[in-house]
Amino acid sequence: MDIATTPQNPEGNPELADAAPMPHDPPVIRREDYEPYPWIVPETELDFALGIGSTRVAARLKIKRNPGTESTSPELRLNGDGLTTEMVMVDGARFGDWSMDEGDLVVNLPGESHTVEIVTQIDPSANTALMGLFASNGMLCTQCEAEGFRRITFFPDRPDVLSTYRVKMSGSKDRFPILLCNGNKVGEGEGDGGTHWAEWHDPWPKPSYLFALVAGDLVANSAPFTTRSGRVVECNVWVREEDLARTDHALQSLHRSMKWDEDVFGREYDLDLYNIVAVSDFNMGAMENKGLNVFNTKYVLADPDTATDADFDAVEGVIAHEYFHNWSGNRITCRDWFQLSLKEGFTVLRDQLFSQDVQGEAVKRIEDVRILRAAQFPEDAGPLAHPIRPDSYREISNFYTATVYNKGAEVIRMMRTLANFGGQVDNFRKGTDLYFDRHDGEAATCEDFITAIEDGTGLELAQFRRWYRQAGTPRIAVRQTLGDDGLDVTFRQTVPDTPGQRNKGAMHIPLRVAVHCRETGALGAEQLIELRQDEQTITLPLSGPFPVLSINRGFTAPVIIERELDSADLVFLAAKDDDPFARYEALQDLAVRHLVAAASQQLDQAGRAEGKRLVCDAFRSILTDPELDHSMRGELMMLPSETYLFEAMAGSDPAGIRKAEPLEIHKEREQLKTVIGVTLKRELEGLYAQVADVPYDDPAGRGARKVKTQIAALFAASDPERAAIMASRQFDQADNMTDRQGALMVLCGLKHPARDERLQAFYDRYQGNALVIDKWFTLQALSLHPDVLSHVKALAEHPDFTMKNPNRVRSLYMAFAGNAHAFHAQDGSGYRMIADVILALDPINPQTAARFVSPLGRWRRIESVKAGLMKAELERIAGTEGLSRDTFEQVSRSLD
Ligand code: 0A1
Ligand code: ZN
Repeated sequence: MDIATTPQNPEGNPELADAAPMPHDPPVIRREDYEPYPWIVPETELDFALGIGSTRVAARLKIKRNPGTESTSPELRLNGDGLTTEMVMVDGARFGDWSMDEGDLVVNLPGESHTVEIVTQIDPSANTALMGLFASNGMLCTQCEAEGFRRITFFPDRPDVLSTYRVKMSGSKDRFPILLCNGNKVGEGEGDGGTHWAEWHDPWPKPSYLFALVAGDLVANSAPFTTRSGRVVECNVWVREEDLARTDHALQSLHRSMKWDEDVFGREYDLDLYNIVAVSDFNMGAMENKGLNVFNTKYVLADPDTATDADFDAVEGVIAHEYFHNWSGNRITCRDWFQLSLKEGFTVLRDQLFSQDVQGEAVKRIEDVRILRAAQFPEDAGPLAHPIRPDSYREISNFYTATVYNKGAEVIRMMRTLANFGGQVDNFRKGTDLYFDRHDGEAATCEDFITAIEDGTGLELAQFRRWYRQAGTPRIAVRQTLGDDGLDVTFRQTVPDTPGQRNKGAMHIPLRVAVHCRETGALGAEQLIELRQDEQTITLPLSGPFPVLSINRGFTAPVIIERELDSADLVFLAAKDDDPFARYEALQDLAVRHLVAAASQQLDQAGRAEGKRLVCDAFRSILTDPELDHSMRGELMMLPSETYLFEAMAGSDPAGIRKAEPLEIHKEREQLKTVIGVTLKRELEGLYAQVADVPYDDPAGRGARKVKTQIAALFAASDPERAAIMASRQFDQADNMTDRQGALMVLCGLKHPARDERLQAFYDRYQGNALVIDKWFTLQALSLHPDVLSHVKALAEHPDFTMKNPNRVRSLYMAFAGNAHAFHAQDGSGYRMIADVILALDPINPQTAARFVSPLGRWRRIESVKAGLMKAELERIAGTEGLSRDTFEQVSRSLD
């Protein structure tokens, strides 16, 4: 698709190229082509005869013509993917009028209402794509979102066809002592030949993507939760026996989430049972199947010996996310997959707000923004950019993106800010209450959500809707002059061109702002301004003679602010702003400014020294501020990531001529760390003495651990010998994974005998524990060591490495692709390695393979030699026969 010649409408909606697809191109699905399904399926009965190598599925569907459509066609199209049909019956008799079309089963029905029965046979052991019914570690489990159900049986596999399910499952009692499905267990018994069976019924109509089944040798950690109306819910976390001791945190997180959703969003659970099952082979984090969540073990298992503080937080966040989906996703689902952000954006916002309440607002907000900038901003600036409500796709799995999830959450957060700012009551809640009331039991659209928020809160969101249509991160250039009545601030917003979209309309952007005074230190009152025009000037009240503008406080809007503040103003904001995010931002800005200028060779000797001095001054105030708690201090001490700097460097030139130089960025960032380590040696040592031995359970322990590792990392740049001693001591004395992993991370980057010794000790201690061995792979692939590439090559040959387990593949190769100095090696060997991974993984697990394309897809923003090498690798992939739909789509978009 040639985007440059694609016609545009003034709203900036992409109009897709209408050239006919190449003969073997997977078809493009378009949002505007939505049509309701001509049939309804009020009841679905499934009977599974389970076996790892062969499972027989008998489906009985009650179907009726959909009264909401005008279709009179006899055709009933049931989606299938790789299924063979053993038998079709209609109304109890064998039926011959059916055919296969591209994997789908097409039955021509004589009447308006029928019972259709179909028998299929599948081989879960051969299912390496992990979609549909697959085997993992001796158990059987399913993953049906987005289009996996069609790999189990023929069905209208689309989210707007809701049905109630009754499921019987039988299998070997030895192999599968536990048989789980959605809803409630309504029967069980013994069968022939060492088999047993269970029957489950889910009273809530659901789309097929929420179906789940698990059969295996599992044990549960259980504890009941009583809902506010008195329903006693049995909550179980199912794992393999050896993992049971690591499930308390998950169970407690579930209880906390259930309570929080009642308190904050008024949502109560609606079944007597809530099952969570941990599986070790899983493409994503977890899945919100009704009453039976399936989780990647990574987001269930945690204890201090094996999980870091960040891992504990991630478990809590993902447990909450899946639980919150029960309302935002399951009770109200999506009409079609273009509406994915309806459930995902909203649910991410809900899990973020929950974690803010549990972990602390300021630090959590900074972490969420860091994730957005590391994952979503690059996506929005690259060839895979799409609006949070995409307009077309070839493979929906490619649209489970940071844009749909994280930017989607930011967009709804802005609505919440607009509804709630300055008010005493939670006005946003009125909007969400109305949404839940109005659409309960339906498959809804993003438009339905926005309208409910408007109707419930009184907001007017006409222009705001552009956030759903327009891709790209808006940039706001800010200029200020001292006027008679205050500070006159002029905002010029632009939304960059993105694939298929040009000349976009101005966005409705809320910003929380305040004007402080640098001389008196007076902090101005915060106000909410709303930008709606390409350019507008707003006068803000002064709080003293030397105004300093604090802008986008709390990261009100997902935009890039271009401000020409004095460096002294940034130092002031970094030290004094009353908004913790603004303080973080000022420090980041100072570092970004210096690093981008230095990496672009814009600074002479004096300019370099001055830039570093300013960052050190700001850093000093962070290290020594007695008011800061260590958690916040640890956040503030993190320099901008290399990915963020890459984007800042490529985006710093509106003409797009300047490109990113990742190796220069890396070099300058390391040099800055060295200078901070040398200049602030005394302060860092003083701080280290305060934090080194804070006990694990101390309320200040978490923050202390964060700061401790940051200091060791700075010393690794300024005094490697000293850092090796510090980190070795930290490793040897650690009574928890946070300290152990932090120390090993520092050691991994050093050419020092302590490195290999501790890596071996870590491996020996945790051999057999898959999640911790994943960390062992990651630490080496992410390290600052100059020989990373050869380390990664050797690790790929390690007996513990396998391409069949997505966690293991990601632990080695995603980490490597995120390690700028290695991935961007001058000779292109890093790019070749990732392209080889894509090609090797694609036939095994296309969904996971396709996720490795985006690092290569950033070629247009990088200097020309590397760009050529990256593009050549993409072309090599594109030229390979038999690519999956997933990888084909990502590679062709990246080359367009
Ligand atoms: N809905 C899940 C994410 C998910 C999506 C696709 C999957 O398989 C391809 C699995 C999980 C969530 O948001 O948690
Ligand atoms: Zn989700």
